[in-house]
Amino acid sequence: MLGFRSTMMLENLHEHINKLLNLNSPAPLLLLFLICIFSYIFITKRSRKVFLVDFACYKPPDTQMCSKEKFIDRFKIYGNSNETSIEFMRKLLGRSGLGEKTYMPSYLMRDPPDVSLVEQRNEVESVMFGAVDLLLEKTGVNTQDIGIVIVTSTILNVVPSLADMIVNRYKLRENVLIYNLTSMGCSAGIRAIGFTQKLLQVHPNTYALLVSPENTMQMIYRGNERSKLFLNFPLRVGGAAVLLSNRPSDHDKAKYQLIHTVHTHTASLDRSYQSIYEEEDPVGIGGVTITKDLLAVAVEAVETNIHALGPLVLPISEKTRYLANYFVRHFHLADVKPYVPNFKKAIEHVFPHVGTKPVLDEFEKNLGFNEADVEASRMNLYRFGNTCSASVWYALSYGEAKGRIKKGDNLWQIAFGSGFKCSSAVWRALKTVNGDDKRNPWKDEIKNFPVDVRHIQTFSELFEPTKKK
Ligand SMILES: *[C@@H]1O[C@H](CO)[C@@H](O)[C@H](O)[C@H]1NC(C)=O
Ligand SMILES: CC(=O)N[C@H]1CO[C@H](CO)[C@@H](O)[C@@H]1O
Repeated sequence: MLGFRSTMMLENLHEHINKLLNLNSPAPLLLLFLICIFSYIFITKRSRKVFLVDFACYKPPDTQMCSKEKFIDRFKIYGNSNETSIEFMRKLLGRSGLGEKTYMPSYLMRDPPDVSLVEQRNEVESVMFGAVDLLLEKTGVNTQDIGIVIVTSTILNVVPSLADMIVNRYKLRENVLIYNLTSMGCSAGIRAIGFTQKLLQVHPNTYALLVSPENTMQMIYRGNERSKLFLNFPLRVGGAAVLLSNRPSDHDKAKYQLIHTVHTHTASLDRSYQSIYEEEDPVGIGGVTITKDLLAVAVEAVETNIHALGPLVLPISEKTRYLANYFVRHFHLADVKPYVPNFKKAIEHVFPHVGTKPVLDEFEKNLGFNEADVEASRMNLYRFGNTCSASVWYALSYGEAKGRIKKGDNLWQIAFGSGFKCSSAVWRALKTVNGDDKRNPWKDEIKNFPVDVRHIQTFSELFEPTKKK
């Protein structure tokens, strides 16, 4: 029946073309030309699939392991802060949700601490190269095939740039595209995924290497202003390297496929913009000021980002509920609570950036997530501290080490940081991930997790409360 129909259609088409030809018109050529143009547009403009071939997280050597008390000891030697400030830091550390095995830069662990540029460069090299070496070992990719390198670093600023260091060390090809994204805060890593996704639409058959090292050094504030002492305690050494590809042949090799990226920037509001701000204190010591608004600002940015992501991923039933609720509230038809969509219907695993403990508490209390959703991030904060842009990769490694990632699962990484910015990346697992990979940073100790951190008192009272629901 179908065959008969299509033969008829073909004959009709043939007839048409014949008629046109008989008319001696240029129409057939025009038709052919249009078909060519449309196929060209269809083939070239069709969005290219972006795969995450694999990623790796750096695990610093045990010599850099630093308990909370040791951290305070090192800080006493390195900083100029007085006893009041040190007590304040000790109190915050106790309530930070960090464990006793996070990592500090080696130059701070040395006696006396050596913070020269040489040492800082050595440190960032060991983190970046440590992560990239592992990644190359895992993927077996030929470094000559890497066409794009993107490095995100919170604050370290050296010449040649961090991206240049990678090109030098791995002898990458001469036409490699490099981008070094500095000072973009802890959302920079996921932001860079969105950026790479766009680059991979215009560069066919390319591998993109994304590296996010965390060098905590320049963040350490040595004075006595409370609002600047905040950032001293959560940030720790860590780093991740990620290999993205748009080569169709990587579909069978890659772990994940990128489905969506969504970015939110709230810096048009001064309150958001100033919430994390690098400047000198009144006596001229440099540091990063954290305002009391930070928690509220972070929650707002995350909420906006979640609302933008919702329509892309939620099933129709959740979208309808969400929209109905929105209209009722928008037109004040009834006094109802905002509907927090049930993301579990569309996404199996969530990996929020660790931020600090109060933010993770907000995720659990007000942003529609449950204890299981924030487990990877809480354990990540406990074991590795806040490794900034690399943190969502340590969290994903946790999920992998627990053997939770199954083929077809959807994963969501959500990162936020200064600006104030928030970015999400949604991935689909192309295979069930083997939890036994010995290069996973959690490998030898995953059985000890999760640890119970619920009893730890938080310090959210130091911030303006977020809006009550
Ligand atoms: C430490 O410095 C802060 C800020 O200047 C000051 O308020 C505090 O009294 C000082 N504490 C001591 C013990 O000197
Ligand atoms: C090569 C390159 O683009 N380097 C830049 C990296 O970022 C720092 C900080 O923004 C710039 O100062 C470098 O010029």
